[in-house]
Amino acid sequence: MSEPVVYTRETAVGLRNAIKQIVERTPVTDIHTHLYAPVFGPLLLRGIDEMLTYHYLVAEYFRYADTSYETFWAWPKTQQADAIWKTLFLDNSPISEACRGVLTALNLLGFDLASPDLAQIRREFARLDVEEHVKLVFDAANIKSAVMTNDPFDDVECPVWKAGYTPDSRFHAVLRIDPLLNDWEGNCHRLQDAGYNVYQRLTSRCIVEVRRFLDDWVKRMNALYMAVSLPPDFVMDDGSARACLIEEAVLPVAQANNIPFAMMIGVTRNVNPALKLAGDSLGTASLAPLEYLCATYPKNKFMVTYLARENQHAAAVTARKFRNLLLFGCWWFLNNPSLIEEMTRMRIELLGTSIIPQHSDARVLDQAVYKWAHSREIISRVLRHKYADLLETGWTITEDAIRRDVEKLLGGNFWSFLQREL
Ligand code: HDL
Ligand code: ZN
Repeated sequence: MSEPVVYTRETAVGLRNAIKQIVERTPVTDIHTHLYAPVFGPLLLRGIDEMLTYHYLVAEYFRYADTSYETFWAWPKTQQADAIWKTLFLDNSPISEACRGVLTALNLLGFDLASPDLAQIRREFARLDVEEHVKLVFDAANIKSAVMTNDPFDDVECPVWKAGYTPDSRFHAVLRIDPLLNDWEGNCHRLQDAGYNVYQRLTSRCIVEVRRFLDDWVKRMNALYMAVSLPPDFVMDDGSARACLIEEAVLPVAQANNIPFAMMIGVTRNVNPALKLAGDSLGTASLAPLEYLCATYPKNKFMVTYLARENQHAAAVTARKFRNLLLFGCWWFLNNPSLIEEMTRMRIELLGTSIIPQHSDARVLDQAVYKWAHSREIISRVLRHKYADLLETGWTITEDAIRRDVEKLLGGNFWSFLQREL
């Protein structure tokens, strides 16, 4: 049994590499993605054309191109990808995070980018069957398992669940309920169609049926949590159907199943509908509804992420007030190196290791490779500085302690939070 490696103020040499290696070698649970187990067929997006037509790149393409939206959307996906490749990668340097990400993924998946040939890249991806592809990406990104975003209202996905889903240990399910909470009036018919005795007016009998719907799907999916994305003006004291459904249906079912309720707050949907998935934006939200929910429901567990940079400090302070609140990720427009570093540094300074620093939000399988490579590098850098600060006090750090901390950050905190009974 070798002696544990201990770092002190005097013997910090090697600390940097030790942290880098531990962060790289620690498998991660990716707690929020739009990936799917292969059994969901076409829902699992993969390959170069899906990477190039990722909505982040579509938005950036229209910064340069005069193509009309209608023309672009009428093109087949390969033609859209060709146009994006030419505009963002050949006619301009691909230095944005989304463009750089495509290149990081290709590089780490073994493609030679010195003289890139898009047709050749397409041919090589076409040779990968889905199982081979999942293994290739999960190994390259060192992902232990990915948490999906599952929509019981999706016409492709729902039949897979209804037919009886054989659990795939690499993919966990989450019950995503945006349509139910954000447009009850417009979507309650879907529960009626599914045999639940609900109607627009949320009477107590209706609430019982909404709980039954949620409970049926949490159990059918073995959902790790329930999730919703919410607009910047989300409040709990507006007498809305959403507030009523959260308090009367979602939280009781979450507590009965001992699963968290995840709120992703600050998205303004369709500010430019012509961009489709790329047309969403953000706004700064009030912390009041989160404070109210965490304080009023101490036996419920809340996972939260905000979309606006301006909300991040207050969110971290709020997490200091409530042990039933777990902050996660640098979501969407925050998933850029400058903001990931700022947020991770600030969160560790306020919350120590009691956070989930990142999720990939990957929509295309291959993106997980770059999203984790880029974030691991930043998490290593921040930890290096924070541990160095500790050594300056005369404290010592062992590699076992670093490994313990990193395992918590890259999945341990998530799984412990799921098991906690408050
Ligand atoms: O609502 C969400 O889960 C967001 O992550 C959206 O899916 C968004 O389009 C996205 O993919 N962000 O990365
Ligand atoms: Zn997402």
